[in-house]
Amino acid sequence: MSGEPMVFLGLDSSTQGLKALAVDTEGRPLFEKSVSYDRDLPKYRTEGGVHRHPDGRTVTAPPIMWAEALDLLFERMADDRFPFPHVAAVSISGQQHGSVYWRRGAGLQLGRLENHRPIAPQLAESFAVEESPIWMDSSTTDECREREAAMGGAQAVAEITGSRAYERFTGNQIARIAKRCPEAYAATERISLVSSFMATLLAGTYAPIDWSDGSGMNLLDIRTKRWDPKSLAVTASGLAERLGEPVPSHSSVGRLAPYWRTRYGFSGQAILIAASGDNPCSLAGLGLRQPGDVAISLGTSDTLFAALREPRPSGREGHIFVNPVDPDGYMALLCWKNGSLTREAIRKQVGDPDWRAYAIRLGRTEPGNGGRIGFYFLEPEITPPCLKGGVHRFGSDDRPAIFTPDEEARAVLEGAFLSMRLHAEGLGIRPVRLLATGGASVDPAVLRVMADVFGVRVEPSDVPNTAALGAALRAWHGWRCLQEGRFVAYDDVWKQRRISSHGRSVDPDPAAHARYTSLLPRYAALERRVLEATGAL
Ligand code: 5FX
Repeated sequence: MSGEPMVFLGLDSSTQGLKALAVDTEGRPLFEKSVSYDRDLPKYRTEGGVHRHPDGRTVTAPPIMWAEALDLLFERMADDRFPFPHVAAVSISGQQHGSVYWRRGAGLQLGRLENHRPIAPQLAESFAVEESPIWMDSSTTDECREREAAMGGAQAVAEITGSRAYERFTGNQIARIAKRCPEAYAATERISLVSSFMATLLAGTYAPIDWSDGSGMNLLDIRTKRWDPKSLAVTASGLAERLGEPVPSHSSVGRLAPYWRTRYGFSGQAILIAASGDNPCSLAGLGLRQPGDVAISLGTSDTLFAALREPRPSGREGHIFVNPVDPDGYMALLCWKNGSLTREAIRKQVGDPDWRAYAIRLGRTEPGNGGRIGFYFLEPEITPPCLKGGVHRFGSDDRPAIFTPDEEARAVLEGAFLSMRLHAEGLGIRPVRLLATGGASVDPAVLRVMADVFGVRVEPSDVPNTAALGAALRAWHGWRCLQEGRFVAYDDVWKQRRISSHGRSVDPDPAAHARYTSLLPRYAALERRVLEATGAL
């Protein structure tokens, strides 16, 4: 590969599909391609990439579909003459928390993939659990309560693992599978996260879980960076050997299996950098390095994250993960399940065919919505935890109210950002600089509300897929660390980029901000009321 232009490839295995984004040695995105599970692999009958079960809480996806998508993506890239031989390093971003249960013997099978046949049929017998629980699953409340009781309470769990017990966190999912399907658990030789699953496919051997995505399991001690023995013990027996040793996120975890080299022309020197979660990768993709740098990602789920020096885990809300580009640092994350899909449902409900029409509608109401406040839990919510879905609307007198379509359109947006401000402040996060990313972040009307609620300038990211970009930049970072035989500060990689990844920023309107600030205590009190009324408190 020497003398030829080098390319760093990031893959993003998200809830709805698989994307590739490659950057050059100046950090410029060169190439993007994607596969949608619903559209491109209809035989799996997913909706939004998932299977929702009739109980309303269980949400899964078939890992075999994720494997098939990888071949399909690379085939499409080959059709577009993607320069596979120039790839120096690959890394992966995966939807967080989801787990894959490899059946005994799968490790051997991975090592003898035949390159003349697609990967998916070769792995047909490799899963002990055919439907992987994913982050949208909220079926493990019992396991969460058991974990907290066994460990000395929510705060005690958070102190060790960075988060109190959460339904979607992998340890609780594993506990449920071990309890409800003991034969499947007994038949499992290895458990991967979605991120390390994709890395495993590429490596043709089990790839380790990285510290950052591993922090989303309620199993890793975020300070020692080892599996916490007590957390493992309350989950299931024989778990340590099924998880393997966790590694720093910048680690090189091997080379690409012959299968990928022969089929697509990857070089034998291309290295694989540990895969990580989508939110950690977005932190890398947005280059959050200073305390006070905060990003909000508006996607299927909305997330808010920030880089931190010292972890201050809360037994009430939010998560602390090991930082994916600084093994001594941390990141805070808050997640809302009612993100883009909820906003889209409300847009359709008020009769707007597109976001342009919705923005015009927003112009017909004032910031603060005349004191009206709404809670839109179309899905069971994570922040604040509310398992009972429903919509709760209040007038300026705090009484239940009916909203006009214009008021409804504003309430769903303002409610989202008021919730973000309230809960971020609960974790001690007050943005100095706010970056916006994710699908809805291109909409100026959305950015306006965000800037006004938080009272700081909002900079939208030009790159819509910061998770894939982050994976590509992490591939570059890990490659640099390996080349230099030492840990290289991520800042060195970030500053080498010759691009500015931020678009037109939006400054807050002081009057609107003051109005939101005065609404916040009422928002908090009403949220409490909703939680009490729905049995969540
Ligand atoms: C984070 O904790 C989440 O559960 C989500 O943001 C998923 O990572 C989405 F993929």
